[in-house]
This record gives sequence, C-alpha cells and structure tokens, in this order.
Amino acid sequence: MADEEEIILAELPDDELVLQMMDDLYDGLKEEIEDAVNILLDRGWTPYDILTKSLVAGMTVVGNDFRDGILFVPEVLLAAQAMKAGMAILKPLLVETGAPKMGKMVIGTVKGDIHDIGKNLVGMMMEGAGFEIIDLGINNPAEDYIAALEREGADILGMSALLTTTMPYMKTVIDQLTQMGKRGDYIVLVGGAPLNEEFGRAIGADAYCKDAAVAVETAKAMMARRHNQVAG
Ligand code: B1M
Repeated sequence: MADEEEIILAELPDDELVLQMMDDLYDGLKEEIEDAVNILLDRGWTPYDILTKSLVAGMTVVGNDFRDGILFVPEVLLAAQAMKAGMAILKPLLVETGAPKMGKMVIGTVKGDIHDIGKNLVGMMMEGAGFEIIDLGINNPAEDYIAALEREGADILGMSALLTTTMPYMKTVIDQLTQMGKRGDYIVLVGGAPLNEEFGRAIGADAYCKDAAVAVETAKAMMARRHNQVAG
C-alpha cells in the first residue's frame, strides 16, 4: 500500500539494477525488463553484456527453482516472455553488421521440444557475426531440417534441445543425413543445456557448442577450414 516503497529502476546503480532485473525476470515483469534493458543501453552497456549478465543470469535462477519445484510452468512461461521482450530490444543491435555474409545456417529446436530462448539467442549472435540464419522454430522433425538445408543451400545445420528426452533426436537427424549420403555436405553444430561434448561426438555432430559465443566461434573456424579445403 502507501508505505510500500516504489523502486525507480533508473535511480539504481548498475549492480543493483542487474539484481533487480534478475528479480523482475523471476517475477515475469516484462515491462520492467524492457525499461531496465533500455536503461543499461543508455548507460553504455553492450547488448552482449546485458544479455549474459542480466537476462541469461536471471534465467539460470529461474531454471534452478523450476528444477527444485519452487516455480512451475506458468511462472516460467512468464519469465520466458519477459526474457524474450528484453531480447527483442537487443536483437537489432546484435545483428547490426555490415560484414560480408560468413555462411548460411539452418537452425531449429528438435522434435518434441518447445524451448526456443537459447536457440533464438544463438541465431541472433550468429546473425551479428555475419551469418545468414534460417530459423525453423521449434518441434522440428528430421524432414524439415533436411528440406530447409537443401532449399536454402545452407552450410551449417544447428540443432537445439533442452530435454534429456529430446536430445537423442539429434542423432536421428544426423543418421538420416548420413543415409541420404549428405552428411558431408553440412557442418552440424548442436547445443542445449543437457548436452555435452561427449554427447556431440557420440551422435556424430561436428561440434557441441556450450553457448552462443562458442557457436559463433566454432562456426567461423569451421567455415574457414571448409573454404581452405575447397581452395587447396
Ligand atoms: Co523447461 N525444462 N520444460 N520450459 N525449462 C528445462 C530445460 C529444465 C532443465 C528445467 C529444470 O527442471 N531445471 C527441465 C528439463 C529436465 C531434463 O530434461 N532433464 C525442463 C522441463 C522438465 C520442462 C517440461 C517437461 C516441464 C513440464 O511440462 N512439466 C516442459 C517441456 C515442454 C517441451 O519442450 N515439450 C518445459 C516447458 C518450459 C516452458 C514452456 C515453461 C519454458 C520454455 C519457454 C521457451 O523457451 N519459449 C521453459 C523454460 C524457460 C526452461 C528453463 C527454465 C530455461 C531454458 C532457457 O531458456 N534458458 C530450463 C532450465 C535450464 O535450462 N536451466 C528448463 C536460457 C537459455 C539462454 O539457455 O536454452 O541453455 P539455453 O541455451 C544456451 C546454450 O544451451 C546454448 O546456447 C544458448 C545461449 O547461450 N544453446 C545452443 C542452446 N541451443 C543451442 C543450439 C546451438 C548451439 C548452442 O546450435 C548450434
């Protein structure tokens, strides 16, 4: 009521504002997240720092409490919506680049899985690094990935999975490419919280990418190697 102190985001120093953002993300407060992102941008923060130090950090707390049964799907959905609103402000800034196209990537979340925040972030960062991105969204069967790779003449296939039950589907896609004799035509990168390097190797991916920054670096290095092979 009247004695409840109102928090003025713009008056908080950076460290307190970031903590407040993590709280607001937890509470699914979309407008507060949008305001805070704009405040940090005005203060000269880079879009990447805002993403990683406030939004991704906040979502980690949400994830832990979801795991521990403190938060439930509706609350997590609200947090995800708030996160997406913040990402929407940052996207044009992350993808602002005059760089020549580095290559084309088809990316999507695998069949049975509707988590898309990490996949969207990878797409944004890759675009920012000069890659062309064809985003297939969520819940993709192998046929959709393969049709898009062929239609788009893509260089890279990126797959995301957040569930231990959906990550094995990545192997189904890779196996299908192999059976069609097309595995060698594409660089296959995989990512998502439950994966690790060993899993990436075991399913026959070219690399497991722990986060969006690693996805960019890996894609750049593998495209360079590919060009050298073609030239040599
Ligand atoms: Co879900 N969920 N969820 N969820 N959810 C997890 C994944 C979970 C770990 C939560 C937990 O228990 N701690 C757990 C999975 C447990 C397991 O499999 N072992 C879980 C569960 C159980 C579920 C449901 C089954 C819950 C239910 O219904 N009972 C259900 C499944 C629905 C389905 O998919 N069929 C479900 C639903 C949901 C919501 C809809 C509520 C929501 C998704 C909203 C959305 O995405 N639009 C949601 C959320 C938000 C989460 C958590 C909390 C956060 C995920 C996220 O966005 N992280 C998550 C907990 C967690 O991961 N700690 C959880 C932030 C994002 C930036 O990180 O996605 O890891 P991440 O992406 C990173 C890297 O992994 C990497 O780069 C990204 C950026 O750095 N990366 C790639 C990701 N994809 C890549 C692809 C690449 C490269 C790198 O390609 C080249």
